[in-house]
Amino acid sequence: MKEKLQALKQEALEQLQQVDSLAALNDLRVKYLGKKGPLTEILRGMGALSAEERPIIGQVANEVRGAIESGIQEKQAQFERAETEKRLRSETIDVTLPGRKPKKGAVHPLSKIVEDIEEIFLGMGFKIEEGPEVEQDYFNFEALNLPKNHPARDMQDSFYLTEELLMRTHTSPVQVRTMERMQGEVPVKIICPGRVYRRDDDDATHSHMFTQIEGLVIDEHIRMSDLKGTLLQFVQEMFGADTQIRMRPSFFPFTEPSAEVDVSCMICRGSGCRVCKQTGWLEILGSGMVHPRVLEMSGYDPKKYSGFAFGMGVERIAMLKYGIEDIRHFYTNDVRFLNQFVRA
Ligand code: 2U9
Repeated sequence: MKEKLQALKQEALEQLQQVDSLAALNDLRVKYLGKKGPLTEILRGMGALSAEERPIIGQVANEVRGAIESGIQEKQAQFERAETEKRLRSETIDVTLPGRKPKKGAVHPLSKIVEDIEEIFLGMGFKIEEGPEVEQDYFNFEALNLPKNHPARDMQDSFYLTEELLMRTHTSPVQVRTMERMQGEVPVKIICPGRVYRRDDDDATHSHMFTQIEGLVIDEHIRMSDLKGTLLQFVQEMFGADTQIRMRPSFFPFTEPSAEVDVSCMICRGSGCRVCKQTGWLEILGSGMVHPRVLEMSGYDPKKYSGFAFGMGVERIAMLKYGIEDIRHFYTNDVRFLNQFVRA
């Protein structure tokens, strides 16, 4: 019996040498170790052995089974290693090849300018406030000293949705909402960026929708010189340290006194060019001291508090700064236009 087992081991290990595929290895496993294999048969016949022989033969049989099993395992590991190496060779990546550059997106030029302006005012201690584009007549007009029959309401024809709701014509209602929320607390020191809507016919310099940034400061003892200093700081950070401003009297229902603010031309630095029509100055801001009635309506005692406000059109600033001749370029999103503002 012992010899039979040894011969079986010998035979199995020899055949194992010949095996050249995983399938053949599996066949061999079934042939020698399977339920119908010779080893199982021998073990089944062990009942006929004497009590002395049985453990000895049992031990040999186990040894033979162990030797065949580990031979098969070894062979299987060899096949798997070869398979892995083959796959690695076929999937090799040449890491020295130049990569494909992903196409980069970019911030829209208008968003970029809004962010630049926000950054400057944040640096001066302003907070940013936003509000709804669909606005109530009260916040858009009434609270800004523009009652129902006021002629200025015709000046800026508006998109009304219902009798009481319209697309906001400026971002001023955001300031009104902020004042109401602050319930007379000071300081108020905010800028309000956002889209506004007016019933204009679109052309190279007009759009029914555009972007505004307005600012409002309320505290005790706020004076016109605070307004002028703030705007001078703003334009010098925005257009260069040598930029100058000049103020001309104007009229807005929500400010008194009111002033248009001109900036020395950032293209020719004041010497006169096509952009500033040889004047050396560009009109880019409106401003003024907050009208006492506007303060009062939103909960600030005009005897105790004063404030200044200003407003600017962002597209106009971007057009002047970059020499863009048609406001519609900002909204048609022609990539040939947008790509000019992608920075490397
Ligand atoms: C409150 C009080 C006062 C905001 C102001 C202007 C002057 C102004 C224009 C600039 C170009 C609009 O985009 S534009 O057409 N804006 O001239 N805006 S003062 O005054 C306010 C706002 C809110 C409570």
